[in-house]
Amino acid sequence: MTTPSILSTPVSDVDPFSPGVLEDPLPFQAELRDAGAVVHLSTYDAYAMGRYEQVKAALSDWQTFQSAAGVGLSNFRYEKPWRPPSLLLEADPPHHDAPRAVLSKILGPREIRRLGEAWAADAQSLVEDLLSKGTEFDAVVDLAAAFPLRVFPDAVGIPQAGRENLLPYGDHVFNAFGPHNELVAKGAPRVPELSASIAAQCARGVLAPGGFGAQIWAAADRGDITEAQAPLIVRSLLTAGVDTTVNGLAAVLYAFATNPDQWARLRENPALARTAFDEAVRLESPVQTFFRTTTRDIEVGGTFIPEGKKILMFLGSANRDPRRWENPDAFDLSRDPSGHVGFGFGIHQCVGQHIARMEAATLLEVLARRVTSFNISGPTRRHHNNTLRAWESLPVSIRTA
Ligand code: OVV
Repeated sequence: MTTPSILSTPVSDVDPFSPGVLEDPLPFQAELRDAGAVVHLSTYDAYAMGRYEQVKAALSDWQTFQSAAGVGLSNFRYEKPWRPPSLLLEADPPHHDAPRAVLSKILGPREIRRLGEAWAADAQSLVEDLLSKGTEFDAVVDLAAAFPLRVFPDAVGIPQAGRENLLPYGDHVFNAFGPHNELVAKGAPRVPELSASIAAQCARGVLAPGGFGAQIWAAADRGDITEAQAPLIVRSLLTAGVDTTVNGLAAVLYAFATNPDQWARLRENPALARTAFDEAVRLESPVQTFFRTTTRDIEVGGTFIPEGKKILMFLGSANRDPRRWENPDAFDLSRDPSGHVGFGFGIHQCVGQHIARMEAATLLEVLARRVTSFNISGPTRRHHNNTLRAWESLPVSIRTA
């Protein structure tokens, strides 16, 4: 005999995309986790998951929690997407499989290793140029943004013209996963111009031989994907590959600037660079949230969720869930951060994560050799985005070896 479960639905009337929550989401996320495994967000008639166990389970179950209806608040079953949907992010099997297989091969850990040496030289010259100008700089502008912009567009093989549009385009795409609030309205006027610029950089003719972009087109020539799919897969790289790594690097630099003991540990053992980056991705979760859409009625943790509802998964909250992590708010290089959901989980888990780790490790290894200490030297400023936990400015002052 089965006991009929008593279903209840905790409710929150907090807007997770309001300026106050975006400035500091941690108190709201703690409330969310404590309210229940699933919480109804009355502002949006959506359901939220803030605990590690349920977030991970939902990410693993793409059959029930689909991406094809969009991973933002907008439900593609009823609303026309503002841009052609991503063939990776906003698709499920079977359509998702060929683009995913092509891109994961191109961005695989072995395939990208060849870039490491040139990137180390780039990191070296970036850091030396910066240090030659003084000991005070902005860790966001001068390192976290400068390094990905120096290496990633070249790795994709896009032309110089239009690179200034990568960050603004990404910023808008990540805002557009949220509700149509002020942040989206602010970005809207530039959408035609930015979309056209990005689209132009996805064309076969402009992509340098050997780069990720040309390799995507080569997959179309082999028939692994269609010619119509190729430019959209390049678009995914340009959309998801810059703002994310910029804020991932900013996260790890902020974590070290505020945890000098951990910086000393990295200096003793630069091989900790990768762990440090993943620990910062866990702690800061540059991608805070994504939605899914239920494909059937389902009960999760004692709460009934009807079919066709939007589910907001709080990756950042799962990554600080005390039910899963000991001392979750600490940046601790002795922790094993693997298992964090900062890159997602399951079939949609970040296909560019090896690139992100390699960028971070390359930059951190150079800094670890050269910088004995760094400290926050002025007021830090967050950059508000509906999806990203981002920094506008991190003034630092450093001492060098
Ligand atoms: C993971 C992610 C974020 C934003 C855009 C895309 C992917 C894309 O595939 O366009």
